[in-house]
Amino acid sequence: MSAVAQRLHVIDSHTGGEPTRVVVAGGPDLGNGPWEERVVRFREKFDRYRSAVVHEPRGSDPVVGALLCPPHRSDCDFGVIYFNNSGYLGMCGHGTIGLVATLAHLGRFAPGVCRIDTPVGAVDAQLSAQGDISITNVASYRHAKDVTVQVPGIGVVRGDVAYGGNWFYLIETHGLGIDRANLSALADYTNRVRQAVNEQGHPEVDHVELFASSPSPGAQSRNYVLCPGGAHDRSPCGTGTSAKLACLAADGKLGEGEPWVQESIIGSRFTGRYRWLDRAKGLIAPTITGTAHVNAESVLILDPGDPFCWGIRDAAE
Ligand code: PYC
Repeated sequence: MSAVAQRLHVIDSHTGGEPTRVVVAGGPDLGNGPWEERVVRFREKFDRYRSAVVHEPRGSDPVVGALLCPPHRSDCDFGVIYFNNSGYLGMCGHGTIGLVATLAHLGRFAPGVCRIDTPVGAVDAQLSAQGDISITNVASYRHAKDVTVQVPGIGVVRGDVAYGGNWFYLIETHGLGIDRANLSALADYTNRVRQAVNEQGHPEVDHVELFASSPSPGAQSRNYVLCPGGAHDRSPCGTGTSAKLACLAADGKLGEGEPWVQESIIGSRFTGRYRWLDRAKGLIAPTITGTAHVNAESVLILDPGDPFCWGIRDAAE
């Protein structure tokens, strides 16, 4: 190992099976300025840290990285920038649940409430004595209902475009079984749909979410979520569940405060609820409750003598 190797202290957790890797020390210093500046600085000057943390050989496609930072807003306790194998995320629901478990593991947060600053807004978090974690996400809303797209190799697909901290295209009717035995068909379908939705004037949509009824008692729905870098979310997706709640609220299918149990493709669950922020505008404050487990505490060694020190980037990057 070279004498000038850098060391990043990371804590790994999973939230309903979806991994989060929080960089708690040794990461790039992005300063205390506004988030737009920090994200640009991360992308332009330190993107190789993103790659080193989430790409192989240290990471894998589903890993969401999180750089713990000082908050920008004065009413927040912590700040975070989420990133993955394809770039930077505005928010991440499973990641915020994982971050809270990580902070508790480090002794930096005890059961109670805190506020976390993200590039798209402040998120309130609550850790119960039993370990349940609830996050009240940024304002979420449905942008467009029943958007039809002609998808090459599939035909006409109908879905809603909604925002839950990230942008989603949500499809109820697709004819596919949401089952792990069907992963390649689900990936092929959602990748084609995303490309068509982007080409049709919704370039901001980077997640595609399919729904079906759940085979398990107690869950209203099961989903499959395609993430920006092509991996699927193992958890029910916090920002995706927020977008779903916005659509249910707009359609009058779920009342304020009522629970919505969203199951993931591997059977893990989030319970979502919402509060109206502005009914006329369809703006809601979604609260997502789940659990996360810390499963590694490690030091990543960035040795310039290692030919894959900065990760194996996707060919498309
Ligand atoms: O939970 O919001 C989420 C999320 C986004 C991408 C992966 N997980």
